[in-house]
Amino acid sequence: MDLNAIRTAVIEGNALAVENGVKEALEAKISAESILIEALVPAMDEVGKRFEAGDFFVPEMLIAARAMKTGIALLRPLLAELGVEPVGKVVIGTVKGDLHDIGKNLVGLMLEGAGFEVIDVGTDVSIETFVEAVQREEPHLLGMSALLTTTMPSAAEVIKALSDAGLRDKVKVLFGGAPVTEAFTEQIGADGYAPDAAAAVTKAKDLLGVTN
Ligand code: B1M
Repeated sequence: MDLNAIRTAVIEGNALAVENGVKEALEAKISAESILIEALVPAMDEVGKRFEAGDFFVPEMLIAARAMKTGIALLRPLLAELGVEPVGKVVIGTVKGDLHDIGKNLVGLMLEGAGFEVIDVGTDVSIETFVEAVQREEPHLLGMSALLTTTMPSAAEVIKALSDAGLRDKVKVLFGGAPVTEAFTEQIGADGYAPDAAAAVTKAKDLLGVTN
């Protein structure tokens, strides 16, 4: 199995082929870093492009992201041993009162696929928990997701609480979810908005000045 075949397997969402492909590539002494950077990341990049072009829809993107995650799971311990630096650290969660996590998980997976270290703090995340996670993890980016119009304002409270805790200038804040708009994001003082998972990766890279 070559790297091209792994790329194709991710794009096609074939988790078993990704798993076998990554195992074979490792047995063939291809480095974990090469598999990540030359196969998994470009594959998710392609998935993101296809989604943005309207050629892929949410189900295809979810299946591809899951296939990619299978590959990441095999590589993660090896990458940790090698000390490969992630492109940035992200804390992500769904805001207080909100249990929707499909979109948030997809954003997290896509960010992981793009080389970010992702700490997922779950759903129905209280303001205090977000602030504590930022304090503890010192991420470059805080990602919040909201799917209900009633829970959207909670993101504003998190941003205020970050300011009160003296943490606001230490972390970029990205906010998204079906009812969230760019205008709302600006109004509450977040740094960025993304309408979908592919755009979230692009925005995260922009906010952190990641060039590739
Ligand atoms: Co809920 N629900 N739901 N629901 N649900 C919606 C959101 C709703 C629009 C349905 C409707 O009425 N038409 C409506 C919200 C209305 C509103 O406020 N505007 C709604 C409601 C009302 C409710 C309940 C209140 C229903 C009830 O109990 N009466 C209840 C609330 C529970 C709670 O959270 N406290 C509820 C419950 C549920 C389920 C548990 C049954 C289930 C969630 C399961 C789960 O997530 N584990 C559920 C589901 C599945 C939906 C719909 C059908 C699908 C949501 C979804 O997963 N979409 C949804 C209707 C719909 O959207 N068609 C609906 C797929 C996902 C990939 O897209 O989440 O938008 P999405 O994420 C996208 C982007 O938004 C963006 O990227 C993602 C990928 O492209 N994005 C980000 C998301 N987060 C981001 C973060 C970023 C950047 C981009 O930066 C960090």
